Amino acid sequence: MNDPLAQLTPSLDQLGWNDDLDSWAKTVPDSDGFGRIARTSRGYCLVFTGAEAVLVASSSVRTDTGLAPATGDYVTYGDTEDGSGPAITAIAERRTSLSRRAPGRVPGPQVLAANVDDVFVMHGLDRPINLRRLERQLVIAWESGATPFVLLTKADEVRNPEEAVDSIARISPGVDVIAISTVSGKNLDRVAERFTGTRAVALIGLSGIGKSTLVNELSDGLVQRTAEVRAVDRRGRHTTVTRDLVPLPNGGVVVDTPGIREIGLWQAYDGLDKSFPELAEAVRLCRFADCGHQQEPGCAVKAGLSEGTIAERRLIHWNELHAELELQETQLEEYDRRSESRTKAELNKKESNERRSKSMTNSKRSSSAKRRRS
Ligand SMILES: Nc1nc2c(ncn2[C@@H]2O[C@H](COP(=O)(O)OP(=O)(O)O)[C@@H](O)[C@H]2O)c(=O)[nH]1
Ligand SMILES: [Mg+2]
Ligand SMILES: [Zn+2]
Repeated sequence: MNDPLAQLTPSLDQLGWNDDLDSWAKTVPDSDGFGRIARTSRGYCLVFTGAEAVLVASSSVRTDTGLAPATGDYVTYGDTEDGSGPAITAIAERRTSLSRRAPGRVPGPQVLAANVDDVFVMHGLDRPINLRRLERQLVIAWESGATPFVLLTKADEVRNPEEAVDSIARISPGVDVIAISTVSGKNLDRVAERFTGTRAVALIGLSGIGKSTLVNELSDGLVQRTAEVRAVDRRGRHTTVTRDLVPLPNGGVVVDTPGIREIGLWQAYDGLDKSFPELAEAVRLCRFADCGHQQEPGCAVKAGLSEGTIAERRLIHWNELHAELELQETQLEEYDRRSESRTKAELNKKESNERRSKSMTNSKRSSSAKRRRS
């Protein structure tokens, strides 16, 4: 296998496997092994086991919860009865999960990384920072239960990176904002500091901002995530297409992700409050619980706007993100209702089919009985 990730054999300790997981794995019937998912790909997962990594089928149907396995999940696996090889048998409850709304019509979550401690939201200083994208990413980062950070990459490309740090810090309350460069080495020690023992960090951000280069740097080139030119097709630099959990030589693991343009929120009211604390606080202080923040008396949002503690741009975005979450609830209810009636219709159909085939068998039986008699 020409897959550098599959060649690695991080210890179970480094992967964060512990006594609790051990006891949990023992309760899963029909399991031959356990470990942590290093990569999810179409139909299969690569699992780090403490020894050699194994490839297992990632059928979500077979697991007890019906959840789709995600990179960073702790799992058990076992051989399938049909002899098609091992498949995931159970997924341990997630400590944290970085999720977005799955692309497509059907409302549901997609887990980008499970059981990570920190989420690094990354933006390149070589281009203007899209504040709306950053705020959206911070909502899902806060919602995950992990600690969000903002990394401003390519600090070598601007004259005054600290200016950018200050302006981004103003819209990321409670979040450390760090300017880094893999060219000059700026602040790489501060980043490397986060990787000790069993800590897991997920990197998110658009493609081309230096996520994989940072992984190369942190792993001392152990896992070459970016190649200069691919020999086979000369298509140039490698771009990340899967979400990979990479163990680092000095401890800790990092989840490198492909760039995602669209990040729909998935049930993220908590994350929204944490990303916009000045608004969450003001809403609590409004005189009326159902304040629409328009012309109501005692509206703390309006007051904040005129006092300058709330920025109008932030309010507009907060309202939009709220609306997105509310629409999602409506869609989810509608979808549940429809799939419920679909399930009922299917059951009815199945029952009537069974009745029909039973009566057909009966009539077959009686006609063959007739034949025998004649
Ligand atoms: N100037 C500069 N370029 C960088 C830095 N980090 C990465 N790059 C370049 O940015 C491009 C995209 O990097 P890559 O790590 O593949 O981005 P990813 O898509 O986010 O994984 C590559 O050409 C890198 O050499 C940096 O700190 N400074
Ligand atoms: Mg990459
Ligand atoms: Zn109000």
